[in-house]
Amino acid sequence: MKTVVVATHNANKVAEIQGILDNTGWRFVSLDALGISEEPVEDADSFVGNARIKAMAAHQLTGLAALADDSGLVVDALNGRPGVYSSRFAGEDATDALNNQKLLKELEGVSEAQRTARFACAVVLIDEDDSEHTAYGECEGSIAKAPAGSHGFGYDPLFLPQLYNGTRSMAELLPAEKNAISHRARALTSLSQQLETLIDAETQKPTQLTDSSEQFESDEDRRVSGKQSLAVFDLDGTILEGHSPVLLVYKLYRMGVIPFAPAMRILWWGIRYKLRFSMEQSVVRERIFKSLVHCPAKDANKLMVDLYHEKIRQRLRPKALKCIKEHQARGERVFLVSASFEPILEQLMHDVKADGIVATRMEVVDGYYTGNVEGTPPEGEEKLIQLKALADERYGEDGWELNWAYGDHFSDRFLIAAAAHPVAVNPGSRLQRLALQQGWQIEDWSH
Ligand code: ITT
Repeated sequence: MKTVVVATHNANKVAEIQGILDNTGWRFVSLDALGISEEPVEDADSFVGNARIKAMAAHQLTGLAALADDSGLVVDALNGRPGVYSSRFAGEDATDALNNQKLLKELEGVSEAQRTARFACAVVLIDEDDSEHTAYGECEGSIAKAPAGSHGFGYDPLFLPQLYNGTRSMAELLPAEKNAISHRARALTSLSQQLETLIDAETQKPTQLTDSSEQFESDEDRRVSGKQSLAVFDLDGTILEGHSPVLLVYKLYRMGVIPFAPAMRILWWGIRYKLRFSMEQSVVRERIFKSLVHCPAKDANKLMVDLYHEKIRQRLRPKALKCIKEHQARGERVFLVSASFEPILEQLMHDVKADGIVATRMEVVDGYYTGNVEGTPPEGEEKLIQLKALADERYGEDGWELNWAYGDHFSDRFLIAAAAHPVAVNPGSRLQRLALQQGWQIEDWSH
């Protein structure tokens, strides 16, 4: 049985993790159980970053696969504070009571409607072979005006989870009730799903959640046509409620990497792009390149992976994810085609178990981004050209057919038009006009 060290001294956390990740068949042990007391400095600016530091340190010390979590409270009226400083909000030696007092003091005079907050948790597993798996979970709620309840720890007495309509504090919930909705449980459940796929792949079991009758039907179809059936999805505005490069600019601005004025220009561009006044994405790409050019590519990639887990994942449209699953259940191949950056698309591919991606790859020389795109960015007609090249390589020139294409932006029209079943998702007025003219399916995937 594989042993995984959990980078914590808290035995309750280990038990909770064992419970949720039992499906892995792995045994989880704490640092204390291995007689380890060293603790690394958690100085990253994100939950994922700190969880990674803890997991990496435990992996390096023990040589075992290591799992770590990092969590905290994010309060909107305090611009996201205390965030990664949650345990030390009231100072280095702060107690839970002092942290809660400080929180109440900082929120004095803030109305109920403005007291929205969430618990957030990132988990990182570094496997024996150094591969990394990351997951993120949140629990939405608000901050009460006075503490209540005696269960839990930390900010629980002041946190009113939305799922209980703000009527009970987290500290008034029984442990099992908290575990059913907590940020940590959500992050671990998401990790558990990723690991299931991994373990299935290791043991050569088929991983797709297929309805056998539908699978048969499409295998039957494939025998007739002899070709792989492709369903292709654009990301920004189609699967994602929002625009991932703009979210990245915002993150870089919050980190102090991009100054205020250019960040505002990009946000303005984002609005125009959403309204379909702007068609090309080079503005935002160039700004991102400019700010990442002095950063090792490894770190820049991690930043995008963190962005995916912290901001993008929660904005994936449920209807899009359902649609992807339905195509997969029919045995079709799912491809994600986007002008956004490769590390972001890779995470999404992993999450939705897609078969391939077309994305913007940044050129790397000597471990650093050069500021150029490798090849041509997949925008407009280029999306279709690059998808064709990838599918030809995978399945042979006559081995596939583009049956479904989903896009939201007028610039996606080449890709959409090339499919046997073209679908315009939440289209702007130009794409909608075209879709109506051409008789394309129109879908509303907003909530
Ligand atoms: P480790 O030894 O496992 O690192 P930690 O105390 O640093 O434990 P976390 O990173 O999980 O714990 O959380 C940091 C702080 O965020 C924690 O001290 C609490 O103040 C707050 N917090 C996190 N999860 C919480 C929860 O479920 N309920 C209440 N407060 C929580």
